[in-house]
Amino acid sequence: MGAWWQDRVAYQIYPRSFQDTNGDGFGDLPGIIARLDDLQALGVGILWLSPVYRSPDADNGYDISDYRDINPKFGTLEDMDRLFAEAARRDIRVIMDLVVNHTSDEHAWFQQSRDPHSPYRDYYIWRPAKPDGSPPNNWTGFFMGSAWTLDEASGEYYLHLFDKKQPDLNYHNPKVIEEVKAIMRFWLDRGASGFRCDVINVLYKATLDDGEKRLAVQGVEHYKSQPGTHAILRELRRDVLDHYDCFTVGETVMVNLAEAKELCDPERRELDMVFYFDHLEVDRRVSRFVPKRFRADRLLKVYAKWQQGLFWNALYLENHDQPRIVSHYGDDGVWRERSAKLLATLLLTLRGTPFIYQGQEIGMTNFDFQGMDELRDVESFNIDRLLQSKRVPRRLRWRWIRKSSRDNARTPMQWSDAPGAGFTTGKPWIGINGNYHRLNYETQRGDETSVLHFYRRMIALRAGSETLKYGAFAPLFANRRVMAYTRTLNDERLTVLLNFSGTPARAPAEGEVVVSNAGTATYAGRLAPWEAVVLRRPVRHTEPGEPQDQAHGPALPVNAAPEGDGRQAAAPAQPSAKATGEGKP
Ligand code: ISL
Ligand code: CA
Repeated sequence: MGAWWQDRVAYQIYPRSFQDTNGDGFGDLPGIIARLDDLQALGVGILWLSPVYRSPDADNGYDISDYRDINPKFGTLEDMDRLFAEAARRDIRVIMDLVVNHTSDEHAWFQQSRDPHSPYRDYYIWRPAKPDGSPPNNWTGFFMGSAWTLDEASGEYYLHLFDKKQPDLNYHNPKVIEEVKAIMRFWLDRGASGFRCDVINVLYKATLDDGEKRLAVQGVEHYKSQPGTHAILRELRRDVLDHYDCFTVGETVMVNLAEAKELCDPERRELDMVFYFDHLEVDRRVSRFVPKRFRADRLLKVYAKWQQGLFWNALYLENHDQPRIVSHYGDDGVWRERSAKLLATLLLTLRGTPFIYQGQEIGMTNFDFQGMDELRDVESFNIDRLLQSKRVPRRLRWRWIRKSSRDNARTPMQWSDAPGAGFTTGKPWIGINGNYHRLNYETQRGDETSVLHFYRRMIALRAGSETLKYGAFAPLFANRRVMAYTRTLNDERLTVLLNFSGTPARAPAEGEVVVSNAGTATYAGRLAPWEAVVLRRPVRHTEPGEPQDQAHGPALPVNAAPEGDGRQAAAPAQPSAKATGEGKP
């Protein structure tokens, strides 16, 4: 048994696209409450809500104007209290999105900060222009262009790593840290069980010197994973988090393994786990916009590094910033269902806490929009503008943006084939994917062979298997199309074999079939197109020539837990043998 946040499967809700109850076209808190039974049936034990606070929504709530109130689009504080209570009744814990690298420019602090004599001036990062009138340094933001905007009223520039409506807070000011502690206590006292911490590894800007020339986010070396950030995280842990039964997962941008280790090493008492990005970038270069061929062996290499490198992983394949995984690493055409199940197998057989993003459990695909006018994401618009200024032709711009736009994940949840997809009876804030007639929750709920049921079974399998939850991970073999790895605990070994292609593939391995998304009952060393197989067998203690036995000694981090925190593994469980057998693609 591990801590509750290691034992459970988490589910991310993007509230505005989840479930509308009043016909205004925006998902809302009553909508989340109405779907708790469905989430319970899926088997999730943790919900992460993307921001629900008051916000002008320049970046869909990641620009907060009041941390202690709810966006009226979503409901009221009373609705939020009801959500905490109703979730708790179903043994579901709720974590909030803590967005404190920046606020909205409409936050009262920033409004006052614009006055150079205000006590709030120092809450943000203000600097005069260079003598020639240009910005204080050459940093560029995550959404492209300079990271500085001139505020006419106060005569100086302010720093914003994201949109100009998201001014960065100044973490050299201890008052800012106290404000953050108070916000955290406010939500923990109300019922939150922790936080997903937005871009948490860039809080502390060590200097404001010019950055090295880079293609994107110039200046990053001055603020990524600085000692100042580590110190703040330890302080938040000591003064706030340690006083509650809660956990944190940090979103850590451009993080490498060494940095991540420092941020979530249990002994350093900073974060409990981090969201990294390496595994989603095996088919991209430099930035998301330069493609490179996907190879299963590249993906396995990334997982080998992170699974073995960190004590505990936050596992995810989708979130509100990423394209849908079935359109990304899967096949959203003929093999949509089977490849969605393969990706479910991957997510739920790795070591760590899995996070499922809304719609992933039914295999939702990227949007089917035809042009920029259907998009809503500020980042897509900024990128389009930048590319336009570089004279990139419109067709090419659209091709890039269509593939990588964050709006791919933000189209409304497809609940049924009713008009509005069961999401809304009104006009949705962003278009619904036209495939909702055949791809929706309601249809899958009644179909045992559906992606939804596969997720349910995989979650149940994981819940009953200490090996899947806590077993050591080891890479087995991989090539361009196939990857294989093992999870081992005590005398049980599970072998996971994944064929990331539409052609059959050889993949020698032995064991009793625990899972197949293609209906395999007896494994004969060959995977069908997009087949995922999990095999079980007892561990023979010396198996010469097996790479996994050299890749790690016995008992990886499982037994490396500090004493007395209850993370030691218990006896192996007995997942039911044909728990996830599947008939058709
Ligand atoms: O999504 C990205 C690339 O398109 C990332 O650069 C993303 O901006 C980065 O991961 C930070 O994301 C988080 O903070 C942003 C917000 O827009 C994202 O939605 C959030 O997940 C600013 O708060
Ligand atoms: Ca609504």
